[in-house]
Amino acid sequence: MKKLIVMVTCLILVAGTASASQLLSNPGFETGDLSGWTKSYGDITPTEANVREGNYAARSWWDGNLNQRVRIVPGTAYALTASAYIPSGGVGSWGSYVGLDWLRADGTKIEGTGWSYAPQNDTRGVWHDYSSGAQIAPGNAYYGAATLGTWQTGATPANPTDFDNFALNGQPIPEPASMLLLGTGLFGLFGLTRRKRN
Ligand SMILES: [Ca+2]
Repeated sequence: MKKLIVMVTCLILVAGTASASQLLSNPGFETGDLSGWTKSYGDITPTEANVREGNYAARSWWDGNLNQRVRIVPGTAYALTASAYIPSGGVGSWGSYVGLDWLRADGTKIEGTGWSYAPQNDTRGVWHDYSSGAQIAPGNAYYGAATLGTWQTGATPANPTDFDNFALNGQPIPEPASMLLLGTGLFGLFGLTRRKRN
């Protein structure tokens, strides 16, 4: 019986390890392009000129949006971390943001939920690291979307913003393969206890 408890504990630990994953692909733009991300609009390019870590970051030149959505488990906690850098100066009415949106299965945003931060009010010329803290995905959420971008109401470009080091940590949607593995393991344990009893 002791052996069984140990084995079940191990299985739970394995399942638990799988639940604390970083879900974004190309989170620090180290592929040297924007693969994994979707550009909704605007002028956003990889840059080597100013990075938080590694060799690349993403630069939103003045007005644009980049996002990456992943499947999530509704009702569980996720946390987004990201870094941003804004040089000093800049004119007009403009700003930047990093955020975590919750989306329905059809891709529409669930308004009034999620997390967003506007870095333009922070000290310029240095990198800042931001974190959403634990955010519970709403019951009707299907995707979580990491977003970054800049906006501008004037006609002339204001400041660019550099973005780097994104991570969305939380429970991944269980893959059929791992479910099968877990199922097989539990089934095996069941067989083991039965054999012992006989
Ligand atoms: Ca990077």
